Amino acid sequence: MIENQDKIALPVGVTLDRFIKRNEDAFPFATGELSQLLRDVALAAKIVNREVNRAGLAGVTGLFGAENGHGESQQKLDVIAHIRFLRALRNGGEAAAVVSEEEDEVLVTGNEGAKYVVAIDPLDGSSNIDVNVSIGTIFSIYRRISPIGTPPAMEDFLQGGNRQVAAGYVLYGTSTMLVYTTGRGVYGFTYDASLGEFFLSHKQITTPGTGSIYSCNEGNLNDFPDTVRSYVEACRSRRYSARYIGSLVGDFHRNLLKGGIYLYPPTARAPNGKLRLLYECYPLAFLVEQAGGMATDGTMRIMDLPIRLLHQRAPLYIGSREMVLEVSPALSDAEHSGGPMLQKAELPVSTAIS
Ligand code: P6P
Repeated sequence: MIENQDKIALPVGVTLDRFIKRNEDAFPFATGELSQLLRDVALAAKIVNREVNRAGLAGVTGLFGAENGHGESQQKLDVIAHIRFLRALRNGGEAAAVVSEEEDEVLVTGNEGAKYVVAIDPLDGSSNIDVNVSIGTIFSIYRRISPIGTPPAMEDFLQGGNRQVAAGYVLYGTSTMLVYTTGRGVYGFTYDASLGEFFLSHKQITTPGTGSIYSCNEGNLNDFPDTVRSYVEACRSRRYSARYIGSLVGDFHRNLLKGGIYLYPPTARAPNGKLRLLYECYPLAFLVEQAGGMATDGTMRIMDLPIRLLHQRAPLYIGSREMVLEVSPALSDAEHSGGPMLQKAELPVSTAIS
């Protein structure tokens, strides 16, 4: 038996595929569809990672020359990422339909026998592409409520944050990471392009109960509600660090690991907030709660917010629990007065990978 094998040949670690398989084996009823769906997301992430990393060379930076359904100019890479994820989800066979920030309507994949639907922001923060700042993909997975074998329905996407069975993001940064949860903790995987694999690098991510980083666009300070403006001024008086890169996934990920709060309040330009409930707020709220943090719209848990429109916007305060509570006085009263806690709606007993 060769001695000291690990010293001679350092183990490469647990790949995403092996991690998913181990989780699937842990649940007798898992039948593999969600596992495959997560693999399809990871495949698209690898392809988008390649496109993002060579954007400057491949002439895919800059504007696409069209607008999405919300009148927002599309960057070329927004459209490329949208196409890549849609193709991976369609060809993977496990998603019956997709809602994307880049298309107004529900996109039916033709996989009517599939159990799941996916809501996605294919490339968030894309205005940063041309200046080489981190950008990200955010995704959210639901078990469909329309009968399997029939065409998917809008209602499959309007179940509310507590009905998510999985959620995650891809961060295309100094390294590319995929971070996700299926309701049993938050796990981070770092991409090794030389091997074409995501490797487990962050087990059971938990976010600090408080922090000294606040992330918001202080250019809108005069538009913020009084409670939020007072909170930002308190952060300044406490000499907290202002960190805001204009890329939600990048700001969220840093605050998740170090502790902090990200705030996107209502503003004059965005009276209901700028961020989308279905494919930005809900998935990040699921993740942050699984990591011990909190996400509100200032009055209630993001996960409890009812959704009526696919591209509905919501204010978002997300990160370390104590910081979010401080900027959500209605909740902090309930929290500290012993009053009726906001019912943490039962998360679906996620059969995790199924
Ligand atoms: P503003 C990017 O467009 C985004 O959706 C988030 O990634 C980012 O945090 C926010 O909007 C930036 O918005 O209004 O501060 O430029």
